[in-house]
Formats: sequence, C-alpha cells, structure tokens
Amino acid sequence: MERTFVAIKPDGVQRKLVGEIIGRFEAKGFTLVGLKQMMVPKELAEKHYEALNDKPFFNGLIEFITSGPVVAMVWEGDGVVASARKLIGATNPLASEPGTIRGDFAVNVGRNVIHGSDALETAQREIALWFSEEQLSDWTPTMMPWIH
Ligand code: FUP
Repeated sequence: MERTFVAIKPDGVQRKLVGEIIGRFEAKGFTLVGLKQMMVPKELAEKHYEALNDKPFFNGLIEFITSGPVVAMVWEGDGVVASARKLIGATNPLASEPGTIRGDFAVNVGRNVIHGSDALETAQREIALWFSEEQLSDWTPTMMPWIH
C-alpha cells in the first residue's frame, strides 16, 4: 500500500492547525500509520531539504523548520502521494486553491504550514529519514472497508 510523508511545520503547530489538518486526511479516507511531534535536529532538517541546499532561502528554511515543534506523519492509501499534494495545495500559498490546506490557511511561501512528499521515491526516502520501522503501525482499517 502506498505511503507518504507529511509534516505540519512550526507555524501550523503554533497556529493550532494540527487537528484540522489530521481531520482532512482522515476525512479523505487515508490511514494514519505514523505520528510524532518533535523538535527537528538541524542535521535532520538539512538532510530532509538537501535538494534545496543551493537555494538562497535554504538557511532561513532550516532555521524556520528547527524553530519549534513539528508534527511528522506517515499516511497510507491508494494514490496517497499525489492526493496529499492536492490536499496541501501549491507551494506558494497565494497560488494555492481555496479548499486546500495552504489555500485556506497561509499567505507566505516561507510559512506555508505543511510539507508533503512530492513523489513516490521521495516519500520512501523521507519516511525512512523521519521514522524507524517500529514507529509505523502496519494496520488495515476494517470498520469501513467501502471507502478504502
Ligand atoms: P514543496 O514541495 O511544496 O514543499 O516545495 P519545495 O520543495 O519547492 O520547497 C520547500 C520549502 O521551501 C517550501 F515549503 C517553502 C520553502 N520555499 C521558500 O521559502 N521560498 C521559495 O521561494 C520556495 C520554497
């Protein structure tokens, strides 16, 4: 079953959007298989964003991501990688459609509330970076099989 990595950034946690965001993924029909709130070590932040390390905003991005607690999650379901990106919305919140998380809750690309893996391979890399195998629950929802 497909899995993706999603993280609520320090601005999302401080603005008390954790419940709202988890609710949207649950309501869509995806299954939560990993969840933890943590202060992100600088080395982890730098590894997570290593593809962006030549960008002018890189240092500010690392400073922001390590500035307060982040809620790291793994979600599972059919097509979850692309679907999570749709639920999240475009990187620049001013371009994100209303109804998406960034479209509804953000205005600034440097404070865009949430991260979601951009492709299947990235998702596998990010899940392995943020979670150990024993922190992930391998379970199948049996109560409402019709939405899965
Ligand atoms: P996304 O996959 O939507 O998170 O977008 P990117 O991987 O391109 O960017 C990662 C993060 O870098 C964004 F969430 C916010 C930050 N960023 C900036 O701060 N300024 C920019 O111009 C672009 C991205």
